[in-house]
Amino acid sequence: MFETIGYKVKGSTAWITLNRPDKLNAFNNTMHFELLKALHMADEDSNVRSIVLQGAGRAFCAGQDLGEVDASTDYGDLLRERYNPVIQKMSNIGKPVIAAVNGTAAGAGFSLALAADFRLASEKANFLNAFIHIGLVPDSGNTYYLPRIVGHAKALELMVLGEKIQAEEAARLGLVTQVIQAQNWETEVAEFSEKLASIPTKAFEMIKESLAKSWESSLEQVLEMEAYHQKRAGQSNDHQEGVKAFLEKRRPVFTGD
Ligand code: T3D
Repeated sequence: MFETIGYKVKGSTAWITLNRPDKLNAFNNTMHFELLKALHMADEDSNVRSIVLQGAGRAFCAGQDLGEVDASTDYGDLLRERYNPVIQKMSNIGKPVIAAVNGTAAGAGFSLALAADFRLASEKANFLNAFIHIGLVPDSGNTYYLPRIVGHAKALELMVLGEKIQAEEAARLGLVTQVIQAQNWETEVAEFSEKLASIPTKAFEMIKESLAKSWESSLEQVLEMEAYHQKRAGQSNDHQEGVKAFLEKRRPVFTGD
């Protein structure tokens, strides 16, 4: 179906694999286009309730394919036309997006992981804000997400010094939810994803939207937004099921309705 992307649905999870392992899954034009298409497919498939983004081979993604740019490339246009639509799509999907960082995440590959809702790291993973080493500035949402995740001072340090962070350090900084041993990688990523797939999907969507907006909102606006979302959540089947299950002393079965 795709040339540079693997796509499969297993259980309630869509698995999207960046698949240019010889180039450490660096982005070329085809991969931008195909990744965006795969994200749309997962979003539109009602059987999918969680999305895992991973890399083939030993890397997650090494950012822009540096063999495909030259002095005539307009990086502003490249970002607006290729990278930014992917990052915006990830922020708009109302289903959990998990970056399963199996190896190096560098440059825009690091940004891609930051734009996910959750990051899991293999013990072999590392994160590198590589832009500074080639005289560029962080892009693809990096300057938006990184300070929100690790704080201003650490974000500046990572952007300017461009040092590689190993998985355990990434966990200490709050960059990743969990570090997973290599031998348990696939099983534990799948378990994490299916756990997220079983939560009330509409509530997740509203939490994601509220958190994103809260940074730019006043307390008054946040209180109103909470009331608006809570009214909608209160009308969902998942809420009815949650209360019923509590009273019946059993585990709830959420369907996402
Ligand atoms: O429009 C715009 O361009 C602006 C947008 C920019 C967004 C960006 O992402 S800018 C940042 C681009 N990325 C980088 O600068 C990272 C470059 N790569 C590296 O620094 C290193 O490869 C890594 C630290 C990621 C990994 O190092 P290592 O030692 O594990 O692997 P390696 O030997 O360097 O790489 C293995 C192969 O992948 C190698 O090819 P070869 O020699 O085996 O044929 C290498 O050339 C290739 N590769 C790695 N990264 C890229 C790449 N090829 C093309 N583009 C890459 N980004």
